Amino acid sequence: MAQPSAKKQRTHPQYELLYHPGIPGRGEFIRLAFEAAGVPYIDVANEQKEGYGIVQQVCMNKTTESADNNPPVFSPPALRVPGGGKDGTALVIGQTPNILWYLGERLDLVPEDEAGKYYVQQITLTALDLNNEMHDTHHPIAVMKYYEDQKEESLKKAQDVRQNRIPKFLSYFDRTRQHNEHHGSGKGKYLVGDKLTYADTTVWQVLDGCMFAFPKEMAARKEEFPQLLGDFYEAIKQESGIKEYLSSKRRMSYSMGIFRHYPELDRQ
Ligand SMILES: N[C@@H](CCC(=O)N[C@@H](CS)C(=O)NCC(=O)O)C(=O)O
Repeated sequence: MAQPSAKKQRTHPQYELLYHPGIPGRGEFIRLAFEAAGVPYIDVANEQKEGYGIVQQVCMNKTTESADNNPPVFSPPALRVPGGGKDGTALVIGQTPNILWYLGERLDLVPEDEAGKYYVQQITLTALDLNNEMHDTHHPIAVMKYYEDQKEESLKKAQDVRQNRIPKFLSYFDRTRQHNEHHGSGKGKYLVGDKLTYADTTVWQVLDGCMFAFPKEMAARKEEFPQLLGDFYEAIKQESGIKEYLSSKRRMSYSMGIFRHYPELDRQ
């Protein structure tokens, strides 16, 4: 990851992100949080020889334990925190929003007040709902079957997501932005409070993925939501840590993960 300050290196454990190699996927929400905070982490499957073996062993092992006496996790991503568990053992946490909740205060990516923390989580969970719906546009019937085997249903699902669901989510994110502009301290730049939170990075990532998957649809929607898809989207890209990350090799291209570009599923 980016060069962290010596202080941050000293004050944090060596966080380990356990995720599939080679795709941004749901691991990206965790990467963006670390990168925005400038806190070091190891992306185990991408950085360590035999790293994916470790990910599979911890997250996909079908036993009653993930690692270090921690309970099983359902699937990647997971976060392993050496020394974070009971009696100095490692802690293993699964589920993307749960990992972000754990990291929020530690990475200084949430407001101080309790209501603000729940609000950040509320927006994040909503963005991850859209993430799931985007996945279902190319896999509406069966996760384990090929897109080509469910293409007919994908066309119908994608049409509904584009016509009904995307505008509903965009309206919600834009209203959170406006709420902070009018009643908070975000000045239209952030969704909650006056500094970057993981709600901003998570919504940004989902918007970016939607733009990759459905470029025509999102270009048309930009006319309806110019501030969200223009100013907000561009401003987050310029945030310290994020800007360096996006131009680094650590930022992986979209390919066969959650956000896929099948032109026939986009607005025609
Ligand atoms: N709700 C979970 C979903 C996790 C998930 O679906 N992970 C994918 C990769 S992004 C996976 O490996 N799934 C395997 C499976 O569900 O069988 C989260 O947000 O962490």
